[in-house]
Amino acid sequence: MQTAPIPPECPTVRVEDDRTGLDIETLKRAFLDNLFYIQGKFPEIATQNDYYMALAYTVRDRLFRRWLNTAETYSKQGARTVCYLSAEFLMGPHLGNNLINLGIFDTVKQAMTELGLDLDELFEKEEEPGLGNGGLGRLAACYLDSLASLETPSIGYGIRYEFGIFDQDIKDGWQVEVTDKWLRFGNPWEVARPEWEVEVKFGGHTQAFTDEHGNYRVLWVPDKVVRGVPYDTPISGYKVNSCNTLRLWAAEATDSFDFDAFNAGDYSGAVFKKMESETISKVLYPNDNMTQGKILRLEQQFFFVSCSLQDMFRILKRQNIAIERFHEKFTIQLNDTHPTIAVAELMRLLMDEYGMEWDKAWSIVTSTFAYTNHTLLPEALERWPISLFGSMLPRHLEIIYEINRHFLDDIRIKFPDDLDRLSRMSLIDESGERYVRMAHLACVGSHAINGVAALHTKLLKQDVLHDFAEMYPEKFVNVTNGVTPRRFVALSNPRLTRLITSKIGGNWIKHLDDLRQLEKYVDDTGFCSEFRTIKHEIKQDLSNYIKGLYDINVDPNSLFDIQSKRIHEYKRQHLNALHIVTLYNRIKANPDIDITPRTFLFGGKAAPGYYMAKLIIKLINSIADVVNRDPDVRDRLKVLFMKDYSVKFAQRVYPAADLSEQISTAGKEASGTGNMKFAMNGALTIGTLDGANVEILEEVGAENFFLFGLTAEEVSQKKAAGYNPQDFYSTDPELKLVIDRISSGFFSHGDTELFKPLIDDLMYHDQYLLFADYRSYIDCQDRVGLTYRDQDLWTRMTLLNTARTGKFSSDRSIQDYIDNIWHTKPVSIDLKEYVQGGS
Ligand code: C3B
Repeated sequence: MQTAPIPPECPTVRVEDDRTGLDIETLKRAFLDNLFYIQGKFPEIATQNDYYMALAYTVRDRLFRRWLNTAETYSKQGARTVCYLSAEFLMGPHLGNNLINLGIFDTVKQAMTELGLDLDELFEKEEEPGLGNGGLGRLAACYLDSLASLETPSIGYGIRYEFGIFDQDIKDGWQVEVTDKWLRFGNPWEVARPEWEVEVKFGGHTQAFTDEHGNYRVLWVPDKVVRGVPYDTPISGYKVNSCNTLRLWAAEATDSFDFDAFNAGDYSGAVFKKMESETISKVLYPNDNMTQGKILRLEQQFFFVSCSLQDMFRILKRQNIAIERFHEKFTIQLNDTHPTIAVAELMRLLMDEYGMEWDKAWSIVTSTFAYTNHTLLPEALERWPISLFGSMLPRHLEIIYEINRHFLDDIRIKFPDDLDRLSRMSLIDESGERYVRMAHLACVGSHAINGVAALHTKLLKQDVLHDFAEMYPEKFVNVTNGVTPRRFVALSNPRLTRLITSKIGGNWIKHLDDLRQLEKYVDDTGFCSEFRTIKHEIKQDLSNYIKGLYDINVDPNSLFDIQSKRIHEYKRQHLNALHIVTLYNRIKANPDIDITPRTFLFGGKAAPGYYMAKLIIKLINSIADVVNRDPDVRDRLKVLFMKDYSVKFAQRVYPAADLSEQISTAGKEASGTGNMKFAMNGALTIGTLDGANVEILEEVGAENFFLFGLTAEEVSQKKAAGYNPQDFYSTDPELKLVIDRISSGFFSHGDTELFKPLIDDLMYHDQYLLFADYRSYIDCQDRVGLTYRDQDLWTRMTLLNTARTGKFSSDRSIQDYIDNIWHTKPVSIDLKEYVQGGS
């Protein structure tokens, strides 16, 4: 769309003071102004939500100034830009994070207090955009924070799901899903940009033709066209002026559809078509590490990818940059295979829309994309049946066949006479029903391929992408994940933040390695006692919160043993449950036994269609019912499944943990990021040598980490040798007692059927080797219990954990991406007085 020229006689509008000022009086005035003019309320009739909205707009005004300056600077400089394509962005609440990044947290808190309001209560009013399932979506959000903080020009591209991840309720111990209506009260953080909408085609057929220069061209005649409308959210950086953009696409019906149907008098038909188009961005698929192969999911993927690429072409045009320089202007990161159709779509746009020839287009494509793999689990690897793919994206299928033809030729040259290799590596799986293999397309179409932790990258090269690592060794790099210390320490743990800053200054929030300076205080009893007191106070706060929500008393002096993450068999929440039952059995056998009091807290959602995961939730709740009520336990054990785990809730949980459960079967968890958040906040980890646990152990030292279990190598060897879980059941009496007690119906009111599927699975398959790791886990937990009794030692260990987690800042991860993959340069933003109009 053409921008309107500003007439020279236009009066100058200065945007200042009430919309930019950061002092307390201005903030108060601005807040009341927004309450009046945006919410249409005066204090006597305003609700807490009105106050929240007024504050959000007050903060947004301040962001806008930075946002506009940033956009203008990037545009003028034609700055090289990172485009992070992700089907999920699990942003969490915006308000607190923006206050931290703008450096006005304390001032705003004070301003609210002076107006008789409580900032913490206002935070509670924010509906978080739950546009992600777990680790992958939250990682994308941490990366946006770091990109802005490192002053790197970037755009996060994704989908504006109308319904994000479902809300979780627990009824009779079972998970119940409730739709997430996060937009119900409006979203003050986004701005619709209908002027930048694009059209996305689906279905139909292709027609070859010869253009006026005699070149072979293809026309795609779709049978459906949908509009994508961008909604932009400003992404502030920490104490810099940079403010980047998260651009999420919403699907809407095209006007032409409505017109055609209206003219034909088919009103309800038109409305139906409209609804059908809009379903594309209706709901987030609630699976983590699992692909369902649904048509709508592929539509979602293509929809946001096509919108985003078209948007990049619009930006190129506006900045007067030639199409041939696409890859110089943009570097595109594919967050898992979900946006991988972008490889074919960029080829199509370059060739069919801009008339470029194949080789040139392919060289641009392969200079543009880089692919991050997030999982080795076979059930998470995306493949689309050719028939489905071809009917939705006929042109893209042709392009993929052509990419494959070139690719297979390259393999033949590098590895002559190796038919097996050709069929293993082909973009098309032809072993039965034919499929497009999205990970293969991503590998071929990208110049860099990365895993998300050292072990994961190693296993990728050894296993899942072994052939690709042989073909393109130079493409493989590791980028260990990281998390933002702004949200997960500065915002979530203000007490710890104050203590640290009082000793080493505040630079660590930007340079997390500075936390190492805390090491010199490990023998300072005063400091250690403050460190310990803070943990205790936070545990008390969580206990109060739990009391309010569940009417359960948990003792802040007990060891807070927490496992919060998606519920998945490979993450082994049920191994944790076996430990609880072990301790319970010990108490039942000897009620006076001396054990360290513990509070077991669980949080996490199960995919609605994942029966075993839901049964694990039921098992935990059933154990909790018995253990928490048994008088023999005398409150030494408490078990609680905390419902509806979210980013907002996670922020309360990480700082309150003593023990972080990172107990996945070795070789299954690509990285984990919760493990980093717990460790930064001074929890000790009990964990296997899996994902980033390996690197956490390396950083904090083996003496400050509770390690147990088989290694990834031992797991494969055990499986190859024919693993039989019953060998463990029959030789470990404690394990046998635990399993027998669950099977007997002890935790299910005598019902021996309820947990049978879970128990049978463990007894006869045990794919995730719970039985093989049981003894090592229990012994390790016994060491945890004993260590906790020595509070001086424990505090020393936790302090060293916090001090040594600098590596796990997402700033380090993003710097790795910049140095090894993106090669972008920071652009610093001057905050000029914004003047609109005049000359
Ligand atoms: C997750 C992995 O399971 C985690 O180990 C990893 O830390 C994060 O990604 C971020 O890299 N993951 C996910 O949440 N969803 C998937 N579909 C695949 C991986």
